[in-house]
Amino acid sequence: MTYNAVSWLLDRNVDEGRGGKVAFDDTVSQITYGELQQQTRRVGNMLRRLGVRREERVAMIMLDTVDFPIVFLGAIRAGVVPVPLNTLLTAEQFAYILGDCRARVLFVSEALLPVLKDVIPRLPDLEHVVVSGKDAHGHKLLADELARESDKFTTAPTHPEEPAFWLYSSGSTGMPKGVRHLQASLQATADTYGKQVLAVREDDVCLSAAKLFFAYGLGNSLTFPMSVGASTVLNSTRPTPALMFELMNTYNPTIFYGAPTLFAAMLNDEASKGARAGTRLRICASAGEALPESVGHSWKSRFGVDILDGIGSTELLHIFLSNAPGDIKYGTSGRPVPGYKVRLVSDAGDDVPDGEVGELLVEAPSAGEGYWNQRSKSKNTFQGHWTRTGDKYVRDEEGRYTFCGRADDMFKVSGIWVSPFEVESALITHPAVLEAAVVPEADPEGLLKPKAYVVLRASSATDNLFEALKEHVKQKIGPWKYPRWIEVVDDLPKTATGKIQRFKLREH
Ligand code: 3SK
Repeated sequence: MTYNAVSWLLDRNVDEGRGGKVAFDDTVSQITYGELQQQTRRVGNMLRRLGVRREERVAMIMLDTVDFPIVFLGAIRAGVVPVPLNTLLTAEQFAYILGDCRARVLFVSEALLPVLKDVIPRLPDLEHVVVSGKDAHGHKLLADELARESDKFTTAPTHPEEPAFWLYSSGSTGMPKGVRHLQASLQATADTYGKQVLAVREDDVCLSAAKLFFAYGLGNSLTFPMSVGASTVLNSTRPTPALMFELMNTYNPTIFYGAPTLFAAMLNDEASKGARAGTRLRICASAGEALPESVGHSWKSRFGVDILDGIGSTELLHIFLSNAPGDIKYGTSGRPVPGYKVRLVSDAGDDVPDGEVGELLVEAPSAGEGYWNQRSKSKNTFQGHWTRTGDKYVRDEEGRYTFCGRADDMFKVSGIWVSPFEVESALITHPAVLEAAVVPEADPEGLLKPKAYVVLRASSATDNLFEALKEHVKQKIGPWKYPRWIEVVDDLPKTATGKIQRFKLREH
């Protein structure tokens, strides 16, 4: 059996009469489904001309413009494996990943070339650099390369279980690992979370703060809308609260995807007080880290629209536990997305009963097939049918799951387990605290106690604040869990997908 994801995501829309419909609008250019089909065929021809063969990798360090889907889908159409990278990495991180994936071609947005200047000559496998923008700076210009090509191309007869693209998982520790995702996996996320949770429809307009290079953003802005012939607004710049409100009011999206920090910042942004979220918004989605209950309620009461909090991972491609329209309990990650099975297991690997904390394992139709060149890490994460998430959860008697922290972040105080997440959740219910991260720190006797890093809300009073915060936590979750030390910071270290990198704070 042959299956190419691009035939399903893109050609089907043209075959079903949506060729003239706008698929992507990046606020500067628009591209219809029909134009995208032609451009992706040109990419296929260009890759052949450059000597790139099936299964070889091409890297993408590209901003969210219409060129991203052109290159990503064009490569998959040709059976070539695109590897989109986080555009915010440092030169050394780019060098590591580009070397690790051995990309033959690098597609890069013109604005990102300066950071790669000294990296490009150091990469022995890299043969061509293709620039998306106006000036090639001595490399090849994407627009010129595509203009040379025919829009006739025979889509590669790929297998549904053949690697189609890779995404690098930053995880909360260690070097990034390349997750190999399969041709059938995009459709698997669309058939499950896209159809059965979001109920995405042809008349939807999607806007995602998460960029296309994240697994979360890729589903939000590309897979789900394309699976039903809907339209997406792309934004190539930093998703500030003010910009998000502006895009919402200009493009009137029906689905908005964000992350907890952004939802909280949008609610708190002084400059956007009174701003509206457009007139057609029907649902919002959140992932990356658990959405604080208070943020969900405040958003709903201000905008009249629910946020569906869920959790996904780069390894599983998209969200596998989620709240759903009409079935929302803020403060929880909801229930398994239809099509996914989950288990909570003890350290010994036994299933734990309701009410007890266990590590979350997921059986997923969209799981990656492993990490590139990382046999032992692959064996630890991808265990047959089950994928280990490294997240600790508890299930209530109604079958809803509540996040308790990362397996490797838990620590014991006076012999009792403390979840940093629980202390953080207590801290942010205090009106002065916008965000918090908690890590273990040794006291003078060498015994571990919680230490908190907090980001304060603008204009919070700081008199006796630390004492007030300690008392607040004691009252909320128990006297031994309160942070013995508190430090105010401007922001918290986070992964690309918004998860707090507590290990960076532990290294302080
Ligand atoms: O972090 C998440 O929750 C997430 C969600 C969807 C896809 C990927 C990720 C990492």
